[in-house]
Amino acid sequence: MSDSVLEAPARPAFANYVGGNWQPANSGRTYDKHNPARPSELVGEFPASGEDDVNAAVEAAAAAFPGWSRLPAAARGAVLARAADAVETRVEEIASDMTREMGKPLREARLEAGRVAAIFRFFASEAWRPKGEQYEQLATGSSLYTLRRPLGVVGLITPWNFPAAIPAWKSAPALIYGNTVVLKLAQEAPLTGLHLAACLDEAGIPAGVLNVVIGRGAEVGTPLVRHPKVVAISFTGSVAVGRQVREEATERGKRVQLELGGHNPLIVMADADMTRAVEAAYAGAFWSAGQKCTATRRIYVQAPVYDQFRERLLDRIGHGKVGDPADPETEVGPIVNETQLNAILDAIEKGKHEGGKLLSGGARLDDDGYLVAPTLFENVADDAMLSCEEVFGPVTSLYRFETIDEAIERANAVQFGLSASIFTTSLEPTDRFVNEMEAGLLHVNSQTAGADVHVPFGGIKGSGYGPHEQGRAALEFYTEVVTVYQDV
Ligand code: UN1
Repeated sequence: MSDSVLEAPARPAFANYVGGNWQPANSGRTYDKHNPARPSELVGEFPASGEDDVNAAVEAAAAAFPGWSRLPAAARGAVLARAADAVETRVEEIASDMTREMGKPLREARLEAGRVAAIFRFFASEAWRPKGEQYEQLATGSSLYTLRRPLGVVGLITPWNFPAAIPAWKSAPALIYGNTVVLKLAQEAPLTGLHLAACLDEAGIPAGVLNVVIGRGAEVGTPLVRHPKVVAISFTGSVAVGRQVREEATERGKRVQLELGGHNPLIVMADADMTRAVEAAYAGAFWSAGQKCTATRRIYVQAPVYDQFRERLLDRIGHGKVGDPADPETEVGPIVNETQLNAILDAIEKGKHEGGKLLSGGARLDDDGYLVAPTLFENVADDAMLSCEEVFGPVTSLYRFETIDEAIERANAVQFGLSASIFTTSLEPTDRFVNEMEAGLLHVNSQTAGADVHVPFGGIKGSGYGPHEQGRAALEFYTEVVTVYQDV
């Protein structure tokens, strides 16, 4: 232990977690994290880590790998189960820190913090499930089986918009299957992930099995992707960075999994339950201020109910609570930072310039906090920027359609394929939708966002690359298959 090692905290230290120690960046550099709802309020000073810190974390993870991977899976699962208990005792604390550091409304932050415990429990229970398949050798009938083995040190690069769920759903499967981890937390939301590390530390995770490094993509992410001892990279974030990660990783022969953007459509058929469809459109487009890759970006409404739907959605927007994310009634909180805020406001201007008609919102709401009013467009051309490119904020557009063929064709006409919803009470359009919609996550009569822990999560087309996350699908990415011919 070096002089700079801090005491193990009851609350997480604002520090990296490397080799079981809470420590500052090797350079001593820090950066200030402010509250997006009140930018003058400092959340804390966090380490501005660099390559040295990544190297130390990877070495710690490599040293811990033999011991951790040889433990019975049930022993690894017991650590996750104890960590789930720890998370549950501090859901409120995790949620309020999440709200403070990245602006997610408290009501959603609470759900996300609770979701972490479910994720840890689900992956703890993977200890009970098969790790391979048993066959017979053709010539002799002797044993022939597949065995899934851990990969080694894996690098996990996580975004700020789900600062609890995504670090949990990457690290829990990595750990249960016997890998050791270097987790990069997002610069915009480090504190939430540190809570998770503190819970795993309290649960007795051996030193070096999980390492957490905070900092910028270029200073932490890049050296992590390039490190020769890191054998696999799981990344969630933007398309541009994801492409770079994939190139760097595959060039070096590494496994890579990407979860990228979305441009998720919601189709409302004339026979839909209008109340539920409007509610799903509002929640999908505007909760978390639209800062979800699963948010609803396009709403296709069948012609006979278009005017009625528009009116009801505008009414719902009028009643939605926008403002302080720490107020448990708030549905739409701030944008994470000023850069993102300006990008959203620029996109709204461009949307208007390209002929979109603004029905609601379209402007900043507060001189201080980074609030954007829920923004609804119509008359947006199918090839306009708002119809094709992901604007990571509370911005969505209405489109009128006549037939299910037309709706599916237009809904599919984007590079992304993450999530899609249909609202209908008929089987025929449902059947068409589930068979023809180009998206990895399909919702019939529910909103485009959301992810259950025990089933695969991930996109197709430009929304993802590599095996899906969560559920048993995670086994695919975090293990390698060997085939064993075993004669006695
Ligand atoms: C959800 O919709 O609850 O970054 C999860 C994202 C996605 C996760 C969405 N990877 O928005």
